[in-house]
Amino acid sequence: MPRKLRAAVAQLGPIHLADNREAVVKRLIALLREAHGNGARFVVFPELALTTFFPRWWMTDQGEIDRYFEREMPGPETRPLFDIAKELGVGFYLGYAELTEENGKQRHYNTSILVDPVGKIVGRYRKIHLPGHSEHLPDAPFQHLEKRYFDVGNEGFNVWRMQDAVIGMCICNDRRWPEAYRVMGLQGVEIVALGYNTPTMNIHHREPEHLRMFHHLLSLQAGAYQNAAWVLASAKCGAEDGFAMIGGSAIVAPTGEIAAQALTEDDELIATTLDLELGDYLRRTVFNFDKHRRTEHYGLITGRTGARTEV
Ligand code: CDV
Repeated sequence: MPRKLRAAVAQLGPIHLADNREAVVKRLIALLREAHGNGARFVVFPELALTTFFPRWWMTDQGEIDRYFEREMPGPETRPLFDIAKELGVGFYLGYAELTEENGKQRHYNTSILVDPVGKIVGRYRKIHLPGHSEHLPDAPFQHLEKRYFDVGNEGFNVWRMQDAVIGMCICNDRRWPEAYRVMGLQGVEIVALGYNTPTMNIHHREPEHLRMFHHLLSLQAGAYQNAAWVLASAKCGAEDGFAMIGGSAIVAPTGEIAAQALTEDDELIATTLDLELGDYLRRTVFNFDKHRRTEHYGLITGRTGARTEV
């Protein structure tokens, strides 16, 4: 019996500063119901899916910043999503800002969770590759303050067995780093779930706008193929209070081909039946890690962080 999982990516259109969590959760539930109607048993929601992409705003009052974070999951506003997912028997990935306490200190993480079809959290990932800056950039059209508002994730890149598949998670900027996929690939990942918020404009360097979509898809397709895994990528997109973010939510096959892609910059569901054995031939042949990897030549990958030319 081939292992198959019908899965969906639930892209979200803009969430504005004025939108509240109850309204957002209603949108998530509508997408979840649509996914279920479509036969999907696993749904991927975006990064920071409960609020606007708040790192674009400069804030100095910690109380104001903390309003974008969840102190419990599920909490009162998110509980209905868990309840309905359980009722429908659908598992999901959800990104949100996590406020927690570790060793008596408050910690802020850009987090995603994996929730099984009976509504239980089975996995958690805290974003490792935090992009942007921590200081105020007064001349930039908007900020990208992930380095200010979040701590670097402290739990690594892991995988979990759920719905008869090996599922890993990462978040947005992580998708641009081959190391993220490879660490999961070495744990036999079959599905990489990820959410993202990618501003259409690069505030650090003027580049043609089309490159944003090109680099997004290039990263997903390379990560999928080189690790023989499905990649399910879900955007929050469109103009949030006038600040544009790319759409392009996609389901990429282990061959690197795009199996489905969102067409709008709004709430939109795309779904595909994932053949979980499609990547097996790649794992047996060109990407047979056991046979072909040469770790004795990879020391610099973990031994050195920045590039340094010594010749
Ligand atoms: N939310 C993100 O991590 N955004 C980043 C930046 C670089 C735009 C991204 O990789 O899309």
